[in-house]
Amino acid sequence: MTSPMPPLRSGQINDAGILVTTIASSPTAPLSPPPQTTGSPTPTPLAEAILDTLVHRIGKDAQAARPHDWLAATILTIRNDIIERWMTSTKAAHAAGAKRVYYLSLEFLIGRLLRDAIANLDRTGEVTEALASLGVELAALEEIEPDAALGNGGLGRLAACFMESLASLDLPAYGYGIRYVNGMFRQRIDDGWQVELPENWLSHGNPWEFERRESAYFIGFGGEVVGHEDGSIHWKPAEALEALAVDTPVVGWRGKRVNTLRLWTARAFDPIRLDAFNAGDHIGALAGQARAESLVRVLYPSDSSAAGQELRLRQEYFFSSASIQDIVRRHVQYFGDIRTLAEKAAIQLNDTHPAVSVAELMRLLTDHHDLGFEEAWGITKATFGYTNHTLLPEALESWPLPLFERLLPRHMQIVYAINAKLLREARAVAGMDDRAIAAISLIDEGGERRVRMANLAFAGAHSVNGVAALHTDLMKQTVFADFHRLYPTRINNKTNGITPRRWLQECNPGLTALIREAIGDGFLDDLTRLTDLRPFAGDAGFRERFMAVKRSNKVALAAHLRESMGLRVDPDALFDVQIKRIHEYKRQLLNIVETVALYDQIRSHPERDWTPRVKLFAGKAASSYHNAKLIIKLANDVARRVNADPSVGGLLRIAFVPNYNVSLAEKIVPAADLSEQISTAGMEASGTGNMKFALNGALTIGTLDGANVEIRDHVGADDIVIFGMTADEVADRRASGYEPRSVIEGSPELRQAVNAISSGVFSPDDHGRYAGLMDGLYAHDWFMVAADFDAYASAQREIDRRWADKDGWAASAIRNVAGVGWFSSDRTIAEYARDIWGVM
Ligand code: 26Q
Repeated sequence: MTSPMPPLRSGQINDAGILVTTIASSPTAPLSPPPQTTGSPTPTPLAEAILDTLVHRIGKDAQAARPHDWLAATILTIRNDIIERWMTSTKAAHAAGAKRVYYLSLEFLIGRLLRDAIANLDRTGEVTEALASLGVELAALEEIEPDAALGNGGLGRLAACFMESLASLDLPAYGYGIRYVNGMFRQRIDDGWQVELPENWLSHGNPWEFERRESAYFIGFGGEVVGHEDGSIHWKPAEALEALAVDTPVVGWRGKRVNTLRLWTARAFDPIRLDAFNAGDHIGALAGQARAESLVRVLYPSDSSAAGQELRLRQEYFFSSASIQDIVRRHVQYFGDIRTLAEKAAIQLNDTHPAVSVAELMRLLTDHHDLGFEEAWGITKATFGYTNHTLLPEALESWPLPLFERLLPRHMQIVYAINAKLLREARAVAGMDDRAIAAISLIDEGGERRVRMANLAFAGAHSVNGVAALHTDLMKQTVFADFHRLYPTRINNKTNGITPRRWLQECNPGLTALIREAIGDGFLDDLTRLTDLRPFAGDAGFRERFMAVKRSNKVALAAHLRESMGLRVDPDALFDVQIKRIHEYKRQLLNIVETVALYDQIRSHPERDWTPRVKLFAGKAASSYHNAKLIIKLANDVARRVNADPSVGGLLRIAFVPNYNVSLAEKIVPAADLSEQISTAGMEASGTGNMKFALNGALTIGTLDGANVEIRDHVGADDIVIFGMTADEVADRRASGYEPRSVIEGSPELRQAVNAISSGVFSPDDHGRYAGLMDGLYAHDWFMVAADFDAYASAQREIDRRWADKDGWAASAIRNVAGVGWFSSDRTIAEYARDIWGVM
């Protein structure tokens, strides 16, 4: 496999006759100290292969190589092993005539891949050793790999965990999405304010991806629909472009299987119009390509202000059409008969973002494969499943009907035909009144007419699932109540999960090693085996080692905070963490206001035995979300004042860590003592950060919302601190007229904190900065910060008491780890496979 070594100058050759010069010789920052020229380990075959790749694929020798060259060479070398398994997996699925799972998602929040891939191949030791023999440190290479951040938050990260679990469970599956050139923005904090910068994750190329030039599809927009005498229908789009497949291999645990993440990029049919170019119109000649590129340029933020934007609908259709065409083509190629599609393909819609796929499949089946409407509808429903991730009415996607019709005239006709059938079925059910019919309709007729994507997805799927038990119950009771009456077996629950490879083994090797020593290796293949750890909560020696692992993770995070933001924190303080998208319903504001109240208390009663705390916040706000950005500024303003105040004597330190992403989460989660999951009950569909923290031995302070409810059931009510109103209580309180002003006035601590913030104590440069935000609490307090404040504050004091009992805290943390194994995404995927996809 390896070709001869490049000629090397003497003096740079070690005892073994191999070049050991490191990237330290590169003009950019060194990754490790210069190696010894004697006594270096003998280069392993893998080391020789990496060096060979460096020379022959990257075109650099070891002296000239920069860190990114070493990274690329390492990835390309490891990739060879992956490619072989990839081809084996594909052939095996083909030979078995296996049913395939297709996960359609506008977001895949993957993070870095190198560590994950080599860990799943069980080659971490080998790669570490090989690189070391070349004078390169694996960990340093891992740190410079850019995050693939093609997602906003939980929904995108879930898609990434699911892809990994699908491969780990040896299920043939494809993920479909968009290869955004700029994914999630990079967040900088300037003077406390969020600034969004483009993140160019592809600037060094992407050694993980494979362009598939043969997999290209025609995507049309606009134009007209022509009906022919023979009854056939022809859509003549006015514009068209090409979708090109770019594949990334997804390695499952123990390298069992390698699946494909297929991301679409866009190309104009005629990238340059030579006639225009030659006529001197150099810009206009490239306009088609520029238009095509604009489709895959940006990831839309998760806020409602993006809804209704034409480019977003174009993205949704572009990606849906390419994916559905690809699925149909593969099916016909392998199985010959489109009518068996549902037996061989299960397509899961990750929220409504790909919901236009329902109409697209109908179009292909009827217009291109000549099936009748009824037969096509039967196949479509049997093929699709739809996962809902939110109940917030403003987050339910709908498109102005004129826009939808202009861009997708044929799909509009299909939507009308589906709607006619749907409403006929609904009218036949006893007790469906006009209100219920209007609620089920695919068209919202109240005001400007709009196409409702959730209704289209619901109607076009045989399964509709929520992502936590409470969320699924609320779906049945609220947004989908009428649909649920019409199709009472369609809604089902699939509580979210997280992959334990990334979120335990890779991010917390210390804890993983400790658990292995205690209970053996079984949990690596079945995370529920962590229950065997429960008795160790009573073992003093184990508790001590467990807390030593936690402490060393905290020391590592403290070092990172010091290096990255110049902040010093005490690793012996309680690390209290809230990291997630910034959104009012997630109530970062509740945490900040309570922090201000605590600060006030510490200053008034310095003699009390306060728990030293480090409060960590991180998260991005959608760029147009004014209040979310103001909350970031407030966290920074409070941090500045508190951290500079000698009178709190280091008892309270606050940090807003910039640019939250998957890689930062992998550093923070293992170091957390306390996990803040404090959304207004009924508003967080599930949450998955909550699971990551518990798996890494943090206690949760949380409301009975989303998956917190089930986490309590699994870890035990004694080992989680629950506070505040339930979802039912929130709904009742809203219905009976909530008056936050009287609540604030009735709580001295809260009033003091709100008034301090409002009057500019934390914003001396602009006293009025937070007056509006605080007025909102007095006036309406949509997210019931005030209503839950006292309960939250006393829950925090309960945390202080528990922290003071070191043994009790450690035991509780251990029981969290022991109890949370059920939240593996392997379990979630097994449930989807069995109940929805019929592949297990
Ligand atoms: C919609 C229209 C236009 C532009 C953007 C969007 C959009 C994009 C992303 C709307 C929503 C999202 C993301 C939602 C999300 O991340 N939801 C989270 O999903 C997790 C996985 O199920 C849950 O754990 C979280 O509770 C839920 O908030």
